[in-house]
Amino acid sequence: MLKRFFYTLLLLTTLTACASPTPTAAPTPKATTTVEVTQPELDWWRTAVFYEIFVRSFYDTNADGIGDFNGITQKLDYLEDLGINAIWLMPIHPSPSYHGYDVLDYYAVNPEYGTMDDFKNLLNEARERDIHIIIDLVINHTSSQHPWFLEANSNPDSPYREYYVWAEEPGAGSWHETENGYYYGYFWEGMPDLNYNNPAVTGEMLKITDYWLNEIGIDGFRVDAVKHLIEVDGKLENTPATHAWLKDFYTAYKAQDPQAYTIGEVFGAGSSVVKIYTGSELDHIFNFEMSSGFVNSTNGGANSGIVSAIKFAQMDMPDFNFATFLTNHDQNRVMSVFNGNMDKAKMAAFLMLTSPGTPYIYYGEEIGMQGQKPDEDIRLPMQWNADEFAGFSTVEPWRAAQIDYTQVNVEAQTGDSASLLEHYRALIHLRKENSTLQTADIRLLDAGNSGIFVNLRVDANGTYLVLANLTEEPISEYAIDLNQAGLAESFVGVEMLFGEGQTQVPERSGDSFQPYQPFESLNPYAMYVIKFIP
Ligand SMILES: [Ca+2]
Ligand SMILES: [Ca+2]
Repeated sequence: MLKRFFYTLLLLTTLTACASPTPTAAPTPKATTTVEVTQPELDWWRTAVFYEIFVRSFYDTNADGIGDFNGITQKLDYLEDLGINAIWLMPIHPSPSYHGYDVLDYYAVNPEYGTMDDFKNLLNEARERDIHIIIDLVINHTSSQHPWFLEANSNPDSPYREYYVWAEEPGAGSWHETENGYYYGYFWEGMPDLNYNNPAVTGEMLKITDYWLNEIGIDGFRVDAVKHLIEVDGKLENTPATHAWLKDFYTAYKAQDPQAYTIGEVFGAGSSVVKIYTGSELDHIFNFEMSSGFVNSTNGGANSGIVSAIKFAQMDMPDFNFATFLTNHDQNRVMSVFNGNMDKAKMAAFLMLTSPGTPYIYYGEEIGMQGQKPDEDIRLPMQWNADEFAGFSTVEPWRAAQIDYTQVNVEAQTGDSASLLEHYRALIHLRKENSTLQTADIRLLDAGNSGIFVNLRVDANGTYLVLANLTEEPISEYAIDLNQAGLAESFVGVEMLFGEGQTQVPERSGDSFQPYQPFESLNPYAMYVIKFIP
């Protein structure tokens, strides 16, 4: 399509080489300790539980109907109690749009959300609570009102001209006409794509990452639309040039801050694609295959979706070093996918929070907020209580909250052990207190019934049985085959970590376990985590 796509990245390499990259990924073993089990220290994001926030909709503290940084600061106690220990803020920069994915100034914060001092205060208060904060980094494109683009568009001789992608004639894909030729903007005309074949653009982006990591002190970035960075010859996604650019980017930002974390959005990626980007290009990728597995197995009452997602992961990403989620800000809210079915919402949360992979919870998911597209309606004000405007603001919000807020809200669910909020809280704390649930190996088991999902999580810290009845009917026809798990030891006790009831130890005769039926009948949507004591 365009010859300039074949530029080499030599200049970029030179640029990043000056930054004396520090090797970072190598885990350092803990010094001798009195604890029996010693493990290599994991990067902080491997054991985190993230919470995605749309700032505009979280909490308004200055009565303008728009959520703000101070609002998040005021709600940090809520988030800490919930148990999350990392936050992803959707775009916080000045922008002409309500969502912020078209940036006007990468060095400033959106004045509607507060001042830079407000933002720094949020960072400090979060740090006090051991909560990490990452922000959206929108690098594929700027706003068409960004000063770079205004200059590039009005003056073809400007050095900013080559910050973007131009052609005399519209080619394949999304080209937009101006007085001085056509520019490429994959998503829409208001978002002109940056030209990463131009080392100057790469230099600008690294200045921006350095500013946020080292001047401001954030912990990393969620990198937007990462598969679209560099188009080559009409190929618009996942090009070798994009991968090459990301490899240099990885070296550069790790040199700026060895503890910095990036997670890339590769929309729709399953484990085989996640694998290509992870480790040498970005720290994490969202695994959409796992997400569909959690949601579809729950919705359909059959284990095939989650079982195949896990099998794909075992093949391509056996350490499950990726991020998981149920739905995000680009998808209908998961409670709407489940038509308001509380049992299903609880089941999906259980599947995600007992599986390996770093979970991301979308704000409001934990109380069962609903929302279906258009996009504005999946990003509505958080429902804090039954007061007017859902307790989000004292004035009419930027967009009205869902009408169910009088029943569905944080205040109503807090302390109610049957609520979705307390279910999330219990599962998050269970995960944090049992590192096996975070990062251990997962071994799928067969129970002879497609309505049952059962696996063992096994590492040096313990052996945990995760068991769920995905259906709305009781199941008594089942038996778990523990022999598939390759367990060497016998067990003398069980500890019920999640779920009601008492159960017995799996019996072993000789080399093999008897078929295991921890409960005669599994109630509809029953969920258990049982620790086996050797
Ligand atoms: Ca406000
Ligand atoms: Ca692009």
